[in-house]
Amino acid sequence: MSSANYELHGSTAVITLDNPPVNGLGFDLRCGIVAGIDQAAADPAVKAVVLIGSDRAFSGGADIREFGSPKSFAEPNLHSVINIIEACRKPVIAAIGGVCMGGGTELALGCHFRVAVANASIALPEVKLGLLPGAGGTQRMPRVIGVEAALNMIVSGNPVASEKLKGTALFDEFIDGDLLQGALAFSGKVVAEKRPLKRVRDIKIDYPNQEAFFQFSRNMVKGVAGPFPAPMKCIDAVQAALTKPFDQGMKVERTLFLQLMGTPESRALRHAFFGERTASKIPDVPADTPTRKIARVGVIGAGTMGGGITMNFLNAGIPVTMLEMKQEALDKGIATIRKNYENSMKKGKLTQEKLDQRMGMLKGTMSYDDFKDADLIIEAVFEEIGVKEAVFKKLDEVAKPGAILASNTSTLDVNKIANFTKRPQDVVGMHFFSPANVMKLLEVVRGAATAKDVMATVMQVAKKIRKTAVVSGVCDGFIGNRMIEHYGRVAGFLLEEGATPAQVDKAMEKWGMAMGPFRMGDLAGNDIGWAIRKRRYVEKPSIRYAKFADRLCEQGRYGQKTGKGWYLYQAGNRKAIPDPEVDQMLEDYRKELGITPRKISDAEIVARCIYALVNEGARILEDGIASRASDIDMIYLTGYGFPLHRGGPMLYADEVGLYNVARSMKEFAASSGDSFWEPAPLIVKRVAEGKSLT
Ligand code: T1G
Repeated sequence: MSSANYELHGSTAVITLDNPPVNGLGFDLRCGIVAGIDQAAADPAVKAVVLIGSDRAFSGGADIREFGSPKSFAEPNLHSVINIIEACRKPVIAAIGGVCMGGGTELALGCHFRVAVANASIALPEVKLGLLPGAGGTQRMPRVIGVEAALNMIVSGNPVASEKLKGTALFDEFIDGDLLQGALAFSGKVVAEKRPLKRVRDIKIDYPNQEAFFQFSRNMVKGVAGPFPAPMKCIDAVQAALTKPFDQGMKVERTLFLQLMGTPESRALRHAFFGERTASKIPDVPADTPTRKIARVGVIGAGTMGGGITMNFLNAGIPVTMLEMKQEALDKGIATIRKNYENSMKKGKLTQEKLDQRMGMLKGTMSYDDFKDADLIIEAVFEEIGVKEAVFKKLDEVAKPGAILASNTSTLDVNKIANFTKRPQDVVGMHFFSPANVMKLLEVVRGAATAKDVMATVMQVAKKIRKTAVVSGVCDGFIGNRMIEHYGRVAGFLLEEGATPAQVDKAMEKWGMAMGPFRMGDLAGNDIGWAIRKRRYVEKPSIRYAKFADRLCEQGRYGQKTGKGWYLYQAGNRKAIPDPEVDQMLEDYRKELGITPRKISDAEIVARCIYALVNEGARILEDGIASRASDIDMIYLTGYGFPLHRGGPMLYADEVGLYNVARSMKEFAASSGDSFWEPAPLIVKRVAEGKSLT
């Protein structure tokens, strides 16, 4: 049970916020604060109150775990808590250390005084959840740090170091040393000097020619806000602080906050916020599972993937030994890494010192013996089971006991790979997405024998190298690629029925995908999908594919790497140019099949492509390959260019309404005769129960 601890220090009552991990202002904590204020107010021995949090956090804001629950708005809600503090006749001092965010900042703004340590982090990040500060932040912050600084903080949602706000009315004093002792000393001064209680709401606010300033702000923000409504509403709320009396400004803020709370974009952002944090939790692996120390990493392969993987660890300050079979390939791989860092330095994103430090942690080798001290070894060699077998048998010989052996395979069976060793419990899949040093997604593939502490260790390492790690079971394509295969397959049938590659891509990109299926194929290489289809034709002949993509590959049209694929590419230019030759090939192909092309709407294109993801995603949940729908959404948001404002394929299905999605799937099944379109049993069950997927 979270609460606020109350303790007397002389004549000062200290209320300590105690709701780990970051003092989210949940219902119990709000009750605890009010109880403390009331107790202090009623005690004649108490002359002042100090509100303080932990070293880590004064408060991370409203308790987002209560969002959407009655507790979130239950009295005393945050407004009431702040009003009670502001109305208190004894001085209430906020002592700020660690993070002070959102509602936590608004709580501090309701206090009469605020003191802070220099490296506290102050933010009003609600815009990142598709909201705006909903407990007075848009009305009080401009009154203490000025309109421009406040607008910047609220529209960006980015934290500002407390020392950067020194000299503003936000802070009355900065504390060197122990925050509590400093706050108590300050409190003593306030009482001794009988300082009048300051209420931020009483501070007069003005901004010359505010109309023009806010118009300028709107013009600037409109260009970057994209599909998200919150940034523009933030501007409206802050402007109300200038144009209306405080209480009316608060009403404007409240109205806008509630409007945003109900938007699909905010639901998507909150879903993604939670999804990122939930993904790191593995249902049957306790949070306190001891992890293995990862001080040294080995990477096998210095190509695009191996080099990118290596950079992740160097960036996190973890030394890497990178192995290649040929000196030339090794030298090329190291040179590429150096070049990447030099490019970052040119852009001002890296200092020479950091570059030297990182390169200094990289050791190249052509001998497996150099892996003898490695705690984690990741192979990124050719995607062929025989090659993997040789590598893992060698690793089994040289790696120290307890070393984690990881495969970057994107399609092969991790259980098979694990069984090439005598230590399958130490083997795991770490599927990075290209470019590995850029893409946030990491699929952590759990083998049947993979030990729990190996899983816990890899999830911890993933956080250290700033990846969004999602656990996948072992199946063909794991989660992301198993779904994208049907997305591409369905797109192929759209071409058969009358659409062109450019029309499908445009429809999907207009809907929000970073790249349509055909541009994506040209980027990744159409030969990759071709190889998978050839395997599928043998392994799973029941799955139907349009044959046009094979024709394209038979002509060597692999995409950007061959100068043409679905589109044409000029040398050195990635711009996809529609190719009349492909359109003609398609026309001929349809004639051969006796298909009369029909006009296909963008809405149908989007529905068929996205619902294909949803249906296969539901099957992945049924198979236990993914443990939660939000994990699937995180994979699509961080690895496949799925639009953040739609929250992922599974959330999107819930936003459309699972009942409607299932009906569309049945229509597709009837019109195509493709059994794939029968709604997955999980979808049927959830619709029958009136439940959602997420
Ligand atoms: N409430 C409850 N739990 C929270 C939380 C919060 N506000 N913020 C984080 N957590 C949990 C998180 O789920 C994780 O839990 C743990 O803390 C560590 O988080 C009215 C309505 C605070 C900078 O948007 O930006 O106030 O997985 O891994 O990297 O205007 O979390 O360990 O069980 O991110 O050290 C506004 C969001 C809310 C802050 C810490 N506040 N949080 O970062 O750790 S809306 C936010 C963050 C609001 C008012 C409105 C970060 C952090 P677990 P973490 P971190």
